[in-house]
Amino acid sequence: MGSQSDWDTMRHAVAVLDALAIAHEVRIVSAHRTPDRLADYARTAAGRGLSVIIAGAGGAAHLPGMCAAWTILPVLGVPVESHALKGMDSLLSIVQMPGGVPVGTLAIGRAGATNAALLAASILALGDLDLSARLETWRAMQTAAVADVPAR
Ligand code: RP5
Repeated sequence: MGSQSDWDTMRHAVAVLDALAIAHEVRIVSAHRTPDRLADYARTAAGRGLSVIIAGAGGAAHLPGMCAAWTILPVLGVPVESHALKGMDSLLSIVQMPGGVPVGTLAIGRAGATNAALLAASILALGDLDLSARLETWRAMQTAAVADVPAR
């Protein structure tokens, strides 16, 4: 994530990764404030054994795009909701990548963070039958948790 202030959104991705027992690391890496950290992180990610990067940032959210510029790993971008523009700035900063350098862009905010983790799980599950089974179970539990009628 680009800042400590992104944690309240990105913790929802971490919660899903924890629930699915997916090994992960969590780092603050700012495209603007720590550009060298970003370059080091993204350039060494594949060599360190990472398979997917979830990058959440807000405002002028260049973190996911710059990550994708430095690595061929899949990069999933989460637009964090900004105060000034409600995350529309984040969304447009992340989604409108030039052809040739993809970022898979999720929804603004909590839903995007949750779905980034689930999408990462789907990618990883292609080569991991145990994870695939855990993901199927997670989905089934979600379905079972939806009531037929609303509480009133
Ligand atoms: C972005 O600027 C971060 O991803 C964060 O969403 C936003 C604001 O950062 P702070 O000023 O709260 O550290 O780089």
